[in-house]
Amino acid sequence: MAAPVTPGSEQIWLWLGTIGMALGLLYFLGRGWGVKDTKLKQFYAINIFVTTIAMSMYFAMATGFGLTEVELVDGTVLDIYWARYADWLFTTPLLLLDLALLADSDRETIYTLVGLDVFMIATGLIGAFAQEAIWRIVWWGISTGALLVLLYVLAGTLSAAAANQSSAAQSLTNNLKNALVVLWLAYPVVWIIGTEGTLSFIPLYTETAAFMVLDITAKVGYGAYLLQNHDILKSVGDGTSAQPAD
Ligand SMILES: *C/C=C(C)/C=C/C=C(C)/C=C/C1=C(C)CCCC1(C)C
Repeated sequence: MAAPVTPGSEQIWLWLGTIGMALGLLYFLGRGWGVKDTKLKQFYAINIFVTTIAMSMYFAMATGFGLTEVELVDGTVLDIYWARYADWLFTTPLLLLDLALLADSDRETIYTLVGLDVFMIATGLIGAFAQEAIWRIVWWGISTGALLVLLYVLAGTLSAAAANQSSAAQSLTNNLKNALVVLWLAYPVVWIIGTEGTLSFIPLYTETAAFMVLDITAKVGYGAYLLQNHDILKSVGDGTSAQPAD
């Protein structure tokens, strides 16, 4: 791999990302401190992990560690922040776990969602390192296909789970799901119109800002909204509805 690369002017967004994740982490730690309920605790633990991982990877990118160069066959050199994928590989399954636990999903569903998710990030990573524009776009397509299947499975699971949820839990689940769908669909768009897609409709500076805003919203915003609802989170899996047993 090439010599160390120093981040350009996009570094400002990486520092803001580091600070944003640190503030999110402190907020979750502060709010979760002294929480005794086991169900509630696991939701805090998940979101504390998410912001810790993201903060570390933003710090790595801001200091130039998470950055490398990829030279395409035509001689173009792309700056690739690989640390994003290290972050996403662990944080996206955890964010899905928030929703799956809220909906009291079974193990098989959780494994399916996590499997699709890891596949999506791994194929995106391959795309980021491919040396021919066409292969970059092909891998982007494969990864985006996995995202669409994932969202489809997620929507199906959550609507099946709705029958066993209280109406408050249903509306929380719905709002989080809608936010997740909109935010997550924006990632492949930023990637393909940014430097990774080689089409370069937007420069690295703008792309880095866009990913930062998405990351903060999809992690800190999403987590903070989820954790506002202590009562709902404590009653997860209690079978709150009047469903006849079968
Ligand atoms: C906190 C970070 C989050 C929620 C990241 C989500 C990332 C994605 C949904 C990324 C998806 C990608 C594709 C579907 C294709 C191109 C490559 C990726 C990895 C950007």
